[in-house]
Amino acid sequence: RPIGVFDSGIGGLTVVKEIMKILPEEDIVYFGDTARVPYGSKSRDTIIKFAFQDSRFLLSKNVKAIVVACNTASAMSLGELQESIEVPVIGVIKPGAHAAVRASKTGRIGIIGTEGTIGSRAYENAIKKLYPEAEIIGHPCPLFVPLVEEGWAGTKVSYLVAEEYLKPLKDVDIDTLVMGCTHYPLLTRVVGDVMGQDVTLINPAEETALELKEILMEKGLQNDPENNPSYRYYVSDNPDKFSRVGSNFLNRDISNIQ
Ligand code: DGN
Repeated sequence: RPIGVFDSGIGGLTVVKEIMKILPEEDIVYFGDTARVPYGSKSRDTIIKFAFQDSRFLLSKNVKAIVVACNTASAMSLGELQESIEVPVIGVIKPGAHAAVRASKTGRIGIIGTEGTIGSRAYENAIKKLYPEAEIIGHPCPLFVPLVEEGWAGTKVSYLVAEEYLKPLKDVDIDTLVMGCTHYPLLTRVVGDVMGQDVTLINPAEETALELKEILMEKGLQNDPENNPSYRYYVSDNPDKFSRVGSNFLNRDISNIQ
């Protein structure tokens, strides 16, 4: 049985990329809700409704676990999903928080993400559980998503936008910054250049894939290591854009879109 991954659109492919790396024998079914993206600016009730619909779609493809690749959906709906869905459901927030706590020496940790993710304080709460004295500074960067989708990561415009958004985080001397949105790993160089070498950037996608591996092992759900994996992609709208922009996220061509 495959692993199901869903996201509000294209961005979750950064999580798929890490799962492919860390669990190369696993089959993956991806659902990108491209008709209803962005989730980042929508209310909690709406996100919970969408997340259940996305999960049920994946369950109809007989998945053995669900990864909520979208930070916004993880922040707003993970508890509800875990309570009522019959397969393991893994979000990106807790793994991201773990990685940040491991990396930070001073306890001054920055979080960037959508307005929904930052407003939910989900990363802050998850980090504080592990590291109560940590000082968390969250900052929404909504323009990063369209910038990346436009293919402008690394351009002058992306540096200007990053300088502006990251100013408040630079002023408070953080030593760790969580890239709390699916699209941000594509801006790693830009954010790294703007923040400087002393700040460790955390990509929650990597840690999420590791947590998924652990859960599969614990529950005896892993595939045979010899399995030649299959990857299937479903979107709710605009498969052409998904294929064009998505191959940039995944660093490989995307076929098999339905
Ligand atoms: N996938 C969303 C997230 O990680 O928060 C970003 C895209 C969006 O819905 N705005």
